[in-house]
Amino acid sequence: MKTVVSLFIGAAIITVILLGFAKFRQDTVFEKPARPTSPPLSAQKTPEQTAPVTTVATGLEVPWAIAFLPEGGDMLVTERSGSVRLVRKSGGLDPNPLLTIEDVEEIGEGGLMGVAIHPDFPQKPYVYFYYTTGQRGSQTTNQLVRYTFEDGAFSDKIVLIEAIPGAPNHDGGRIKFGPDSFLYITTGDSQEPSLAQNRNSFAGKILRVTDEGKPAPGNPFISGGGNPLVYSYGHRNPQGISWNSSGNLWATEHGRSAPTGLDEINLIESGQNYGWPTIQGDETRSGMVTPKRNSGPTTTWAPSGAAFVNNSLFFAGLRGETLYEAAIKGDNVTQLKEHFKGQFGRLREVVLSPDGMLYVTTSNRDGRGSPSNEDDRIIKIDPNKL
Ligand SMILES: [Ca+2]
Repeated sequence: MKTVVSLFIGAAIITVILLGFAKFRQDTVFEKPARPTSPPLSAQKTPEQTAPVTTVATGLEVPWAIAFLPEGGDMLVTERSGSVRLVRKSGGLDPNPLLTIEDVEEIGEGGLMGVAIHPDFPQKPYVYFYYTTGQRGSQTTNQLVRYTFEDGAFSDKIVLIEAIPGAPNHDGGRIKFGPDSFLYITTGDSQEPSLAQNRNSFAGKILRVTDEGKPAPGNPFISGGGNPLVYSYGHRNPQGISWNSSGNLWATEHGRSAPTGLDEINLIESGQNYGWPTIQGDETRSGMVTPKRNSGPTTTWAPSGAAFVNNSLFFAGLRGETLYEAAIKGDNVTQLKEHFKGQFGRLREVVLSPDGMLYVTTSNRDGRGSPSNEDDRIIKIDPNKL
């Protein structure tokens, strides 16, 4: 009997040891480590990139554009699905949208995109939005609207420009007031490339309008030869515009989809033809403007928002997953640097705040990314430390 008990206890001890070993094996060999939702700050640095990155807001849904309110540095942020969010400089993202635009249609790349605040705000309390809305006939359209924004509330929506050709892809969407106080609007070719060469169509253009959406004085076709709102044409899908200290307008533009590559940086001048779809990349043609820099035939930036800091044009890369910095000297791009490549995923918007910081949005929830739990995010970077 004693022997039987001893054997039983011995077998039990061996079983416990074997089970423990099996658990150890499971823990150490078969269980994958949890993927961190966000890399620690130390991992976001490389020897060349020591700039600290601050997360300003998390949990956004495809933030497309940022505009700074002139007082206090608070931001209006559009989400592609149709919401307008407030991000306070002091306290991050307000939990509830300030506005939901009901007739926004989020189709493919389209939806609520650009936002711009009147340069004389709050004396002129107007905020402008560019978004994809319903169809006219078989054509999806984009439109420019203006709201009055007073005491934190939006009212009195007016449609200023309607029937800008749209499509699931190539809707343009950036709107900004220039140093001349006129509003510039980028539109896409709406997947009909020939419209970019048609100066009477709003597709594939940069438009320049007054704060009432009328033709801006001095526009190139104001007395004939094209639509009076058109400023430049022959564009495929420009999504970033910014002016340098000399007042020159530079734009980023998505190149061909198939195969890939040939994304563009252009110096935009009144009345010029930027070539799509007739010329691409380094090609030249009389009467058409070749980009100052392209990404080459095998590299895709998929460039979106752009912002000058001194003589550098920073722009966000979607497929490129990089904050690019194009050094500009006179009329030329002299160098192209890459920051944070792959570290934050797809990047959509980059703006310079009134106090000189870059704010960058991720676009990892747009259907083409791999979002972390914190996405989409707005991050802040000191450009002087890049
Ligand atoms: Ca071009």
